[in-house]
Amino acid sequence: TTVEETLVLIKPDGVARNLTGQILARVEAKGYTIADLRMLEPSREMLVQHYAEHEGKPFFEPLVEFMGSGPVVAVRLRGNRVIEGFRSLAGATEPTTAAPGTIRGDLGRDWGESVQKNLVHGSDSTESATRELGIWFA
Ligand code: DAT
Ligand code: MG
Repeated sequence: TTVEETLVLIKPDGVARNLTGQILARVEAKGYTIADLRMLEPSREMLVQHYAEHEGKPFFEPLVEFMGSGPVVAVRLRGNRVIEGFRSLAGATEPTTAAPGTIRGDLGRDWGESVQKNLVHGSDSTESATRELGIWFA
């Protein structure tokens, strides 16, 4: 077995739409363990660190602004191959193309503007998971 931990964020749109329980129910149903959880309004500093890989891209500023627009639920999620497994549960970045059965595919909306309101974040590698968990669960 390869027990890993990943950072899951329920973004401001997910919290505002009262989807926190449904999203957590999906990860629990999959057998993953909620090892830690907090709700917070992240600072700009945290968000700039979190999205460092996207700094300089045209969607960076709107993304940071959106992520700071309301409360976010941060989860330390644990399980076998949970990094890949949660990305699979979340679905593709764009809610429109995310497969049915995934969080983004079932619950995500096409808001017409950009794809920043896509409900959840999940770390994409062991390196990202370690780095991101350090930011959100310092
Ligand atoms: P993911 O969240 O699927 O890992 P990502 O890391 O490439 O996607 O991008 C981080 C977030 O930035 C993503 O959830 C939504 C937003 N985003 C990505 N690409 C975008 C684009 N081309 N235009 C607007 N927002 C974008
Ligand atoms: Mg990403």
